[in-house]
Amino acid sequence: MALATSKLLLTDLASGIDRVPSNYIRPKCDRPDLSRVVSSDSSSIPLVDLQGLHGPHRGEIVRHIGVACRDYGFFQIRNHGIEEGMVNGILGTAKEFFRLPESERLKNYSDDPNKSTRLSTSFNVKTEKVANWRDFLRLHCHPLEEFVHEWPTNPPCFRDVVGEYCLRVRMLVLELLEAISESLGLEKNCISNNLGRHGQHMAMNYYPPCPEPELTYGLPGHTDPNLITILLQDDVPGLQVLKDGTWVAVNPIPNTFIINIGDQMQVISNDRYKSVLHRAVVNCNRERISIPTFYCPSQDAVIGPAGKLIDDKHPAVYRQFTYDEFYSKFWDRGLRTECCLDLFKVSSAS
Ligand SMILES: O=C(O)CCC(=O)C(=O)O
Repeated sequence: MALATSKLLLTDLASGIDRVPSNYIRPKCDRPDLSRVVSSDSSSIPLVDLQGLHGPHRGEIVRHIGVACRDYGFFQIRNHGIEEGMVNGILGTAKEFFRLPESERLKNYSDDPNKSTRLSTSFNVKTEKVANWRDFLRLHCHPLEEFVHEWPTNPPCFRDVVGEYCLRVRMLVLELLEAISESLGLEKNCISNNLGRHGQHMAMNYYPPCPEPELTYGLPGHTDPNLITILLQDDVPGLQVLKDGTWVAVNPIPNTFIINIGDQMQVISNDRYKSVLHRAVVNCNRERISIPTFYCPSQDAVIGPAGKLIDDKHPAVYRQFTYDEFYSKFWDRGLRTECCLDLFKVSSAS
C-alpha cells in the first residue's frame, strides 16, 4: 500500500503515482463496488425537453418536471437555451485552470469554508478521516459584482467566461423554479420569493485519473444541502445516482444539464420532492471535470414547508430554520449518507 500523502492538492500528486495513497483508501464496507452499478437509460433518469416551455406545451412540460422531481429527484434537460459555445467555453476554462502550475493555482488555496472564493481538495480537509479524489475551485457568484473581483485572473478569460455563464445559468434556474412551483400547485414565484436575496455558488470539480478507482471516491454519496443544482459534466462518466437502492451511472449526453433537487426544495415541498443521494466515482484513464451550480437561499432566508402544501393529511414535516443554521450543520457533519434533513424534522428532538 502506498504511504499517506500530505500534499495540499491532489492534481499534481496523482500524475506521478501508480498506487492510491493510504489516506484516500476507503474501508472495505464503504467502497464504490462498481460491478453493481447499472447504466442509465432514459427510463432511469428522465430527460426533459424544455423546448416549448413558454408555449402551448407548458402544462405538459411542467407535469414532466413534477414527476421527475417526485419520483427521481434527478432529471436531465435538453433545449435549455444555453449555447454550446458557452458550455464548451466554461469547460475549457476550467481545464486550463487546473493545468496551471501548482504555484499559480495555490494562490487561491484555502481550507476555510467561509471564504467565498477558494481552491481546495477532497471535501472538508479539516474534519474528514479519508480524503476524496478531487480538487475543486469554489466560487460564490450571485450577486456577481460582489464576488467577481475575488476570482482567479488566470487564465486571463476566467472572469469573463465564468461570469457570463453564471448569469445565464441563473436565468435558467429562475425558469426552472417557476416550473417547479407550478408543478407543486403553487404560484409561479412562490419558491423564488422565499429565498431572501438568493445565493448562487459554483464548484469546478477536477478528478484526476486514479490508479485504483475501486478503492476511493471522487465524492462519496451525499445529498445537496442547497435548493437545486444544475450540473454540467464533460464527456467522461462519473456521476452516479441512487435509485431504489441501486446506483445508476448517469452517462453524459451532449448538450444536456443534469438537475437535482436539493435539501431545501425537499423542505419547501413538504417532502413531495426528494433530495437524492448521488456520488462521483473516478477512473484509471481520463481526468474528469464537472461544474455544479448550487442555487440556494441567502444565508438569512427562513426556510420551511410552503403553507399551501400543509394540511390535515400533510402536516408540516419540517420546522422553520434559517439556511445559515442548516448549512453549518451540513458542513460540520461532512458528507454522510444519512441526510442532514432529519435534524430539522418537526418530530426530531434536536
Ligand atoms: O462530479 C459530479 O458529477 C458530482 C458533483 C457533486 O455531486 C458535487 O459537487 O456536489
